[in-house]
Amino acid sequence: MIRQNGKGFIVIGKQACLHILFYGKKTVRFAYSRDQYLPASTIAVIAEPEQREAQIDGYELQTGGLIISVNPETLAVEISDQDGKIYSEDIAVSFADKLIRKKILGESGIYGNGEKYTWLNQIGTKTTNYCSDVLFHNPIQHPQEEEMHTAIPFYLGASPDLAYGIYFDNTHRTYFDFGKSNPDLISFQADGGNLDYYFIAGPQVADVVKGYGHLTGTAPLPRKSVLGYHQSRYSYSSEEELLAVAEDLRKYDIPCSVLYMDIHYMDAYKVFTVDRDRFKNFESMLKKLKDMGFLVVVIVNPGVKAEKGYAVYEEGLNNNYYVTRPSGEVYYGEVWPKPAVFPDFLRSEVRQWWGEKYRWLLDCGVGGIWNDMNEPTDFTLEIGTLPADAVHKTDDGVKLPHREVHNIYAMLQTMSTRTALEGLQPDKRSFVLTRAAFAGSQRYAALWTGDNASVWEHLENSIPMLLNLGLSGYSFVGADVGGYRGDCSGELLVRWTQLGAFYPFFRNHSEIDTAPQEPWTYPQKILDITRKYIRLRYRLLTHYYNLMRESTLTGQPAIRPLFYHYQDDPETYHINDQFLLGESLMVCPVTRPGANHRQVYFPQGLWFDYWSGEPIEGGRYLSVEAPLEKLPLYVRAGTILPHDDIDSVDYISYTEAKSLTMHCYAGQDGRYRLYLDDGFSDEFKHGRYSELEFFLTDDRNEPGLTVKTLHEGYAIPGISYKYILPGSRK
Ligand code: MIG
Repeated sequence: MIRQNGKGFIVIGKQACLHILFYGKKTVRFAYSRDQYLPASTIAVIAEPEQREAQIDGYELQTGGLIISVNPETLAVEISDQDGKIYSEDIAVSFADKLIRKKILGESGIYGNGEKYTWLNQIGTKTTNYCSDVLFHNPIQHPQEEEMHTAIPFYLGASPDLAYGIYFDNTHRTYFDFGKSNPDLISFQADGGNLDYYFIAGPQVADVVKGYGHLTGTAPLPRKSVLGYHQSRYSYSSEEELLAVAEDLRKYDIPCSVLYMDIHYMDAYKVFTVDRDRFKNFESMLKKLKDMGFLVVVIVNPGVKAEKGYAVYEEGLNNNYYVTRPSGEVYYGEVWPKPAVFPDFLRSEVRQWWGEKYRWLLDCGVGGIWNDMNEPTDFTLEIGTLPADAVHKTDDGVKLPHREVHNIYAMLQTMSTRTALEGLQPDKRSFVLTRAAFAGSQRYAALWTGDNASVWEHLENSIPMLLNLGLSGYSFVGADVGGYRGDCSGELLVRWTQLGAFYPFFRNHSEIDTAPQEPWTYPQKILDITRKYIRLRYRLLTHYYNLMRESTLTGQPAIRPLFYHYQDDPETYHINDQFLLGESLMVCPVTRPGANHRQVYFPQGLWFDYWSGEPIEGGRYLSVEAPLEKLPLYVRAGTILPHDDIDSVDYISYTEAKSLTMHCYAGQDGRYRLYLDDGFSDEFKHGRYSELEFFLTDDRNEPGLTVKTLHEGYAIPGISYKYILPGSRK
């Protein structure tokens, strides 16, 4: 019998109990336990279970349009809707092995899993999640089997008539197999912990993504400026060098909002110190950069140099803040500063201590924090991280082995960072960047995909990698533009900047001892084209900001695979090299050297060439021209796309474009909700924002527009309109 139990339901089996709880109408948690107590959720889950009315008939439960039936012997579950459509069917459940096997139901695609070096559609592959510092993931390896920097045990299954998501709430190393070992089966399993997962029913892909956002949270609204261009390098290692970069950006008229200080700014790689030989006037340099409009982000890694007399190290030691060996002695590993210890971020006391350290950096004028190496990386062992039996402690003093904490270590660190920054500058929005992440990390930090290389394969693969991250709740993501490792050719830089201009997180970064990768270090033609696309990003900044606000509100990613909006169209399920920005702008990067045209798939409907305004009937592949200076871009008919008029502004930081032009592409049902605020403070929470709604009222020949003010609490800029009709050229 399924019985009511607290807010949810329970089935008591012979070997285990199954708890069924609802977190929204179509999000159902299935938690197995040995006794009748509900296992605790991990830190990923922030939603609360909801009491739901259900009809129970023996081992079948009906509510919210879903029918759940449980096998009393095995506790296997089947989920269907009232029309008999099966969403999920267990083949085997092993409580002891923390394993579930489900039948493949004819999904056209399986996606998600956070950051993976794989193609978009992961059917026929398997993967493991254990946060890892991967260097130069090699295109020739079996990439889909690699552990990457993130561990996000979530996948999304989709086909034209259904979509669902499964989030496996387990912090241990997890294994997913999507029909690789057996083409009829999907399985997931963990090395330890609970057998506890959430099923999110669609039927639309967006419903699943929103459901996952409700469960694990969304990113806070970013500053508008951090959606601009970021310039970085490992490292701008002196005051003169960093200031010269800032000046060059202005001199070459490249808009840029954020600059980075990588590990060389520290004294002997000691966190929360500055090398005063290289940065004599650290504070006044930061002031100068701030006055020029830049936000300066500094790197802060978890490894603390073990050095007698170094205050941070000693404080932590005296307070027992570090991860230990099973014997209770502090664990010493090695990172940049050589011998290093690792703060045990599992404890709130440690997170607070660490967070307090940022006060000094902010007082110096630092604008944001970059948490790198937080898998965490440890050079001493072959495994590249802390030993699995290293010891963490909870707030209650319970010891947990590293193998259980490993995947959330970075999340706990970024939690410490963000909480601290928000406390220290409550009137401003904080910027935190991370490399490693767990489910829910989107609440604390933007993410970049670590050490890629200046090779075409990594440009190409960044597209499915970032799209899969987006489907996994992570909207604010990007890959190093131009590639980190190795020298980037001019052609590669152009193609990567064209693509990067559409990454949510848009940063050019490169490794020490590689050729300079700033756009102005290339020949004039390369510089001119990269500038054009960086400027395009700023022209679309208000639009991007609106999409990121949508991510904040609903969990939907800014960049989306084609099937996200064309779920009916099986052709879209495998498209790796095109994507949508929001619903309506289709980006088709060139991913191969020497190419001057490419194949583009146009989904059903009318499209417009962004550059020429030429109409294109969809439902087919077309070969389109793409000389070096052109990124193929298309807009769906019935789209309203705001453009910042930036011609008189060379950077976006505290100032922004004074006026907007709404580009209106003729077509049915065009609609746009424009959100405006100061872009950096929390005033919007007190009503200091404006929201307008635009409707295209045209048929294809006679455009017209209506505008409704939904809220007026912030200055509305001048708005002009530009119509693009099938018969006209732009
Ligand atoms: O092992 O801080 O991914 O972006 O420049 C190298 C130096 C350590 C790895 C990061 C990279 C950063 C680099 N870091």
